[in-house]
Amino acid sequence: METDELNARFEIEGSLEFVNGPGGSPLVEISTSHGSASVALHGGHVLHYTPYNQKPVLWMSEKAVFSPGKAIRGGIPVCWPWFGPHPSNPELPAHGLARVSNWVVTSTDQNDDSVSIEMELQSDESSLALWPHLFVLTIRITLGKSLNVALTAHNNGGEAMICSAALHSYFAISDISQIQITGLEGTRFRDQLDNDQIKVDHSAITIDQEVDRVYHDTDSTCKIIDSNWKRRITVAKSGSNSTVVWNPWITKSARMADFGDDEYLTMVCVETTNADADTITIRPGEKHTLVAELSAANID
Ligand code: TA6
Repeated sequence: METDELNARFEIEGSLEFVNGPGGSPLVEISTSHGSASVALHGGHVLHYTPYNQKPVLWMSEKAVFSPGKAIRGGIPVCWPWFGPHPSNPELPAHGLARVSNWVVTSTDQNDDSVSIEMELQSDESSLALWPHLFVLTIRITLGKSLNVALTAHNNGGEAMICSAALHSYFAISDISQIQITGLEGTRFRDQLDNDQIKVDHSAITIDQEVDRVYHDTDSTCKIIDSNWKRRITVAKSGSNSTVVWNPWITKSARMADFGDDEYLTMVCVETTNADADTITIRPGEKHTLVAELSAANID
């Protein structure tokens, strides 16, 4: 649907409008007294979130590619119905089909000082070829005092769906050496860089090398404390029992064409996830919602 038609149906004067984004695909720009955000219909993908009087909270690679079938490098990729490699077929795209599909806007609304947009992705012939289930996936993005992202999977088929998923959020930081991540102290994690060994770290996370950790059985709120920018990003969640922390560091950054060689210095992923043993089973006719709630505050 073209932006003119989208605006005719869903624009909220002064708060929400559709524009032609990079690569020509439509994106929605939202602004309230609390800040601004933008979302691409491609992938149902939150691109940017900047609270009023704050630096951007989400990171976007300067080399991000905006084209059909390609995941956007930054913001909040929607990883569904599998997180990481496909459980049985390595030929299939990593992190599922949702983030490389075109979503459809279903509603927009405003109440008090928050503005929401809802989009959906329905199973079709192409998705059935990759994943044999009838589903409707909806994402509801609400900009208010925080950014609330709610991903709901509806099982419209006759068999249980076993899904892993992530709201794979990329956060903007001053410098990787200036941050620590709290909330996961003492939590068991699978170290994807060390033969999937299960480990525990009893201190706040600091990063001085590649990190790729899947924390298990945790509903904790995480905080990214940036001592240089003197700010704290809060990553709260519900419907999620795993959290992933990732920084590609030097070698992996150089290997990714859509990731600048030095960009690992100014980003970190804290991902709201259900993976490994926390994979979710959705019975026929039922649904499951995964929520990430992001906010930022200045600290002394
Ligand atoms: O969430 C961490 C991770 O699974 C890493 O292993 C790395 O592959 C990252 O996701 C990015 O994956 P992508 O397919 O977007 O390049």
